[in-house]
Amino acid sequence: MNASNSRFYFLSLGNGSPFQQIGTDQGLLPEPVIVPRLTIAPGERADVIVDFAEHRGGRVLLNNLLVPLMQFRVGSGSVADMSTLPPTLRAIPPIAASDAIRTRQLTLEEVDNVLGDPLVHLLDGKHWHDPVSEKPVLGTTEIWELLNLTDDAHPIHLHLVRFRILDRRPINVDARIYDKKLVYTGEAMQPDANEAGWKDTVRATPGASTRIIVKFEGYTGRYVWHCHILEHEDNEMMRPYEIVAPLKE
Ligand SMILES: [Cu+2]
Repeated sequence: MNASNSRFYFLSLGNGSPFQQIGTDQGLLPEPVIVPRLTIAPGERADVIVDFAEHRGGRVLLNNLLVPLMQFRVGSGSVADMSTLPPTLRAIPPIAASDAIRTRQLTLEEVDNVLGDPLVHLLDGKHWHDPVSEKPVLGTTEIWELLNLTDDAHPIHLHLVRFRILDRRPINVDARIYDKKLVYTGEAMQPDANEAGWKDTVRATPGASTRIIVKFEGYTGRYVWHCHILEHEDNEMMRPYEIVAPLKE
């Protein structure tokens, strides 16, 4: 779990072995994914398997890019380990964009001071105390298209629910800011193989649309969605949303 304020980690093992990732924010992936370098943003979680069998008595470093974070000292005694990694973990039902009853386009914005340093970060141009504007109906599915107009990647987290990542696609940021138009400038890219499971935090990459599909199940009531970078969420990059009951016939 990346519990840092704002740092993204790009983790790898010093011996060159990849991780076998089996789980993400909301549980098991459909199958293990071989990940040579694990990218993990604040708020994201990853369950990984590391096989130390070939390193008995040795030392293995866990690195963040070129910076060592941790050293494993592998015991030299013999152990009986009959465990194996199953080729499939759990079925994850497909979820189609057509399952959504609506798409909300929501911008991620930064307001700079005269020196160009960010002062506040906003979700869809709104402050925390502005009236609630996202009111999904309990039991319905929506696409939230996050339009990141800033130069930073923002790990966006929704409370209560889990979701799937549909795609990421580069956009013309100036067209959105100055003309309020959504202009794609490239093809949609599928999420990474280790993002194929249930997520609750998604990296919204700069200058791009990131689409997630969410079923608002569970309970009615007021929840929040926010960037998981502490300095952003505490500077207005957090908003309430409200799950409302379906209208009675
Ligand atoms: Cu952020």
